[in-house]
Amino acid sequence: MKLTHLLGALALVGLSTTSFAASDAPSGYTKCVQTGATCTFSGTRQVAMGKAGVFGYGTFTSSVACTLSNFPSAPSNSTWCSYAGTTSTSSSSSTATSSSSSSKSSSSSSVASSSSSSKSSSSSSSATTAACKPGTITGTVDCGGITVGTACDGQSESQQPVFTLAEGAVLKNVHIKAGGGADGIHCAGNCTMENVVWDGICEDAATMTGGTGKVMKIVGGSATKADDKVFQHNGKGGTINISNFQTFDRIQRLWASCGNCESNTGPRYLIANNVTINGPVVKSDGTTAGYVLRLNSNYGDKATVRSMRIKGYSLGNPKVCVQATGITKAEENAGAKQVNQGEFWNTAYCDISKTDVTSF
Ligand code: ADA
Ligand code: CA
Ligand code: CA
Repeated sequence: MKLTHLLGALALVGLSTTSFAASDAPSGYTKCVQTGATCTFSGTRQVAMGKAGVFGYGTFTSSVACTLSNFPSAPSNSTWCSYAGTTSTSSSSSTATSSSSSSKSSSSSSVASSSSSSKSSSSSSSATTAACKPGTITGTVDCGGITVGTACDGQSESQQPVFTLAEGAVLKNVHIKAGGGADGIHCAGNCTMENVVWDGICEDAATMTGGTGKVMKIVGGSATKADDKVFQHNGKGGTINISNFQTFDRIQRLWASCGNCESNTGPRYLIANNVTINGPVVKSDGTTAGYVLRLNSNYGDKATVRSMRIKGYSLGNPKVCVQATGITKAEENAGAKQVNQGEFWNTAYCDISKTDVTSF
């Protein structure tokens, strides 16, 4: 107890001097309690749970227990909860805490709806929420926790994305509606998806279409149930960087390099840190094995994976990094097929050791 007080005092000192920057609370947030305790505050605020610069967010009124069940997209090794000064994030908006005592406020467009469950949806009335609607996202858009979606036509490849992130776009704190996920989120260049929660994936969750040198970053967040892939990598020469992300329910694959894109060859890069897979890696029949990721080694793809946790994992089940021999469209038209070469560890393409994957 004394120790706790001491730590709290140290944390306050740290905050006030900003010497603990990039630490366990987002910038502009006030540290509240460590995990397990209840954080209390006035009004409705955005609350973050996390550690070392990575957070899951929710919007709550008056108090919230600092637990993973209240912050499902927070990293599992989270240490602190902290709160923002207003209902929306750091930006200037001092929207005089519009705290309705009812926790939910509704959204601004017909396609958006309040988020469900124990998390109250944001009651933020900020301008950024108005920009949080299907279509092209430019700049930084903080959706404040609302749910957005369009429609879902199963595995149809001709569906439009819900959002397209333009070069430099940052999309934060949004749920993609189950049954409304279409072709997910497309990323046309450098982009960031922060604390994006796919309540249900439709065709796929997000696709990198950006090319050489571009990075699609996924920070925090989670995705539930993929009949096919979670992340699809089409653009050539770019990177998908996933950190502190989780999947729930079954997924067939976490990430796939292009199988037969129009302009195939490569390379394509994946970096994945602290990804947790909470359900089986299987096809939509629920039993046929899927695999966590597949790349085309003949095109120089590379996956760098650290700290991956897979529920019920045992070596080979599921296969984690599968190297394949990819084909071009012309070769496909001539009858060729992409051929899996099997699961690999510590190669120039599969930069991952057996100790990088743990079971829980
Ligand atoms: C399938 C298809 C790819 C690409 C991908 C996608 O994997 O084989 O060429 O279209 O879907 O973008 O969803
Ligand atoms: Ca697809
Ligand atoms: Ca797709």
